[in-house]
Amino acid sequence: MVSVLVLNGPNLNLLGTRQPEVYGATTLADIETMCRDHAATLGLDVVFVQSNHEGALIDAIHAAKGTRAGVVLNAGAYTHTSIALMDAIASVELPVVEVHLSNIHAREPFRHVSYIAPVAIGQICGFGAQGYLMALDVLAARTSPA
Ligand code: CA2
Repeated sequence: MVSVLVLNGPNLNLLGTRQPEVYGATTLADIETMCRDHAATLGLDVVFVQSNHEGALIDAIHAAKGTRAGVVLNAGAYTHTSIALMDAIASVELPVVEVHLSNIHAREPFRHVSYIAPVAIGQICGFGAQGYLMALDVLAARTSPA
């Protein structure tokens, strides 16, 4: 079965506990269940990872090379700061779909900048947890046999 990595960055483990007006009431565990259920309908296997540590996220991206067909990445605030994550994505040559729960372009100016966007195949933001499912749709279409 085709396997994809769903990778979540800092503070996303706190989803559903605070700021529901920005991020919704859905927990990360809820999102994992939604991803697994949706992936099953697409014939995808999901490996779901969250870390608050930049290096651990980079290690997960490196480990995806040769083992996963693509990556759904919500890098959290590292999106706006991490050249190291950008370099890691560029190095593995895997399709990466950038996802954000909130519409980062409608928020503070520092969130309008993404170091992930130039190395991702696309960005989905502002649709809450549904964005993860949309990203899985994209990867399923990309990884289907011709
Ligand atoms: O909208 C998104 O998905 C973000 O990646 C979420 C990040 C933020 O820094 C990005 O600009 C946009 C923050 C995730 C923190 O989530 C929390 C949820 C509840 C309580 C505290 C933090």
